[in-house]
Amino acid sequence: MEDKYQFAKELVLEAGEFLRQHLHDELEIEEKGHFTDLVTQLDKTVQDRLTDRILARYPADRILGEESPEHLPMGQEKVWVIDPIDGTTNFIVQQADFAVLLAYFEDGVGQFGLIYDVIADKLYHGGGDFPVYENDRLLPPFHTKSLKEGLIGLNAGLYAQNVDGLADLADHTLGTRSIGSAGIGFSHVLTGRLLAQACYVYPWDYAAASVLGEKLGYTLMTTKGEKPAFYGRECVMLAPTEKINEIIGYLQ
Ligand code: 2AM
Ligand code: CA
Repeated sequence: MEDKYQFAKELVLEAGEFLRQHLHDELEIEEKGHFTDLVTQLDKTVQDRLTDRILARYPADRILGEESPEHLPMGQEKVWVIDPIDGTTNFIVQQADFAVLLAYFEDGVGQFGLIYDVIADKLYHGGGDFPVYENDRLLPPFHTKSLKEGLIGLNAGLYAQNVDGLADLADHTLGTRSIGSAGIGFSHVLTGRLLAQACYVYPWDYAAASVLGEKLGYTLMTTKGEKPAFYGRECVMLAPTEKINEIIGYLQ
């Protein structure tokens, strides 16, 4: 596993370097069904590069990527979960606050996860048998605090519509923050900047965070309080495991 983990770190750092080099390229922007759901040629290029590199080295492994031609369930076999650019809208509009996400699962069990905040040059890595780091800094496990001492990562739409009671929950915290990249939001939970992060996303958006978070005393669950399906789009939350019962009490 050590080999795969080191290889994964190399791949993600390379992908980030590639994106920094192409930050000001002319973009071919396509809508994926809705004008707010965008993809560029660079999402596809990075996805293809990561896929080719992984399969060249581990030909028996499988890929579940946001830009893959098909999205298979990931409960079996050896699966690499890729989001080549998490926060594509930020990438297009802000050239900041986007991430490369990679996670590796065997028979549905997370072995390690990586979140690379490309412009901040912060790589969150670890999970499974590996301790969790932000670059070279070992991250401590969740240090207890109350809901009213913390902030919750939540976008305006989820708050405005009080999806699954998330606004009711947020009203018992110090307030909401929204960064526009699920992976970066989750990384702020890992460092303690946010108490929790909720978003309506796909497995490639939360797979890495679920593996990293578990190692530090957090749980990735649906906002109904269930285990996520790792299939299709769901409203999920990364929150301290010891706070889950209290959080669910405020949710619907
Ligand atoms: P993405 O950039 O990889 O699509 C804010 O938009 C966050 O929600 C981002 O992490 C984004 O990831 C994710 N997201 C997932 N599905 C989305 C969708 N259909 N439209 C917009 N954002 C989506
Ligand atoms: Ca993406």
